[in-house]
Amino acid sequence: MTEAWAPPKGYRQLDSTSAIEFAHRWLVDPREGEEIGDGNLNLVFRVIGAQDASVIVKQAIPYLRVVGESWPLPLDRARVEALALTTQNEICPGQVPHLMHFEPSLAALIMEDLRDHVVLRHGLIQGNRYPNAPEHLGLFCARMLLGTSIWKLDPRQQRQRQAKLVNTDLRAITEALVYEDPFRNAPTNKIEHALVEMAQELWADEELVTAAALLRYEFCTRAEALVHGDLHTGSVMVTAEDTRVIDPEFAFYGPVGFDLGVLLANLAMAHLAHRTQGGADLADWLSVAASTFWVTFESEIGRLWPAGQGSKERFIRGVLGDAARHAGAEMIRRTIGLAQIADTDAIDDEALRLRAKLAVLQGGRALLVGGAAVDSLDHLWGMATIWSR
Ligand code: SR1
Ligand code: MG
Repeated sequence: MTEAWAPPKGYRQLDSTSAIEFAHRWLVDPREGEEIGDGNLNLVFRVIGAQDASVIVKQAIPYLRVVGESWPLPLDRARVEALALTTQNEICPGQVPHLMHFEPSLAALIMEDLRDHVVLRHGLIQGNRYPNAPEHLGLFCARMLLGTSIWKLDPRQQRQRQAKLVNTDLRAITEALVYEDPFRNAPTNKIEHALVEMAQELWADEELVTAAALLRYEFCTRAEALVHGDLHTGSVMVTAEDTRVIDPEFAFYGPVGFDLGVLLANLAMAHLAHRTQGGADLADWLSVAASTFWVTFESEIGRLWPAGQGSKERFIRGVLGDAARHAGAEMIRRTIGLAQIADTDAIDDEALRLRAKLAVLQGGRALLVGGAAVDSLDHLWGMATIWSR
């Protein structure tokens, strides 16, 4: 953040009581409020009303929740989330939460409560499978990433949309936490003692550091489509039947391969965590899930591709190579960067945890350096899971 910034007039941080008052227009007899957020950035309340109906109130606060007031963060992310959710609801109805209201003065959204759903990352860690999720996510990505690109929109119209979703401050977080800090000895990094040597090797690896810098350049400059911007398994909520993508506050017009790579990386890290701990069945299911996700993505792109344009195969091949490299950066940053993941971090047995993290770092390196050459999902998955071969 470069300029002095202050919250809008009238802004106040909600608590479980004021969240109930705020929700009263969207819920009959709201009476119970509870803060349920466990994310890095915002406050999230569940407000319950008559007949046990409920809504979610999500409010941006003027600093990074996970770090504290020492890391100020403007509230514009709430507007970005509302705008991105609106577009997602138009293109992918039923695949994201329904947005009921956005209140700019409070930087707060009121939306559908997905109470029957669980966060995909938590479900996978518990060893559960979600048979429909890979296909649903493939459809979501294809529809959003093609539907907001110039393959479907007039370029002028797309540029007008881009102008409303610049999302300067949250992009700066990704630029730093995904493409810069994990590739140098930065104070934000969190590195287990036993991994320090490996981290130092990565920082001294010129090929890797250069690949990260080039990918950062692409992340900053390639405005291809409206990307979710943070499409990891913690941004997906599931039941046995249903799949919803949540939390698009990092959304902006960026590289299509970013969302695909982040999701594939998180499936690969879940796979490696289970395989390390002897969970071969779930690890195998995750391999099939990644493949189903990609096959669905490819076939939906084919179905939606504009008639008369013969470049679909080259587009998909390019996007796959980009996804592979973004996946590599995501795997490395989730292991030695600031924001780590429970899949590997919460493995109690130290030897197994280190083995899983080393496997992730090896896969991440292979993808970031060599990902441009991948020519199939199997090829990408083989690199991501190079440790187990
Ligand atoms: C400090 S914010 C850390 C991470 O949380 C979000 O979910 C994004 O992944 C971001 O990089
Ligand atoms: Mg989030």
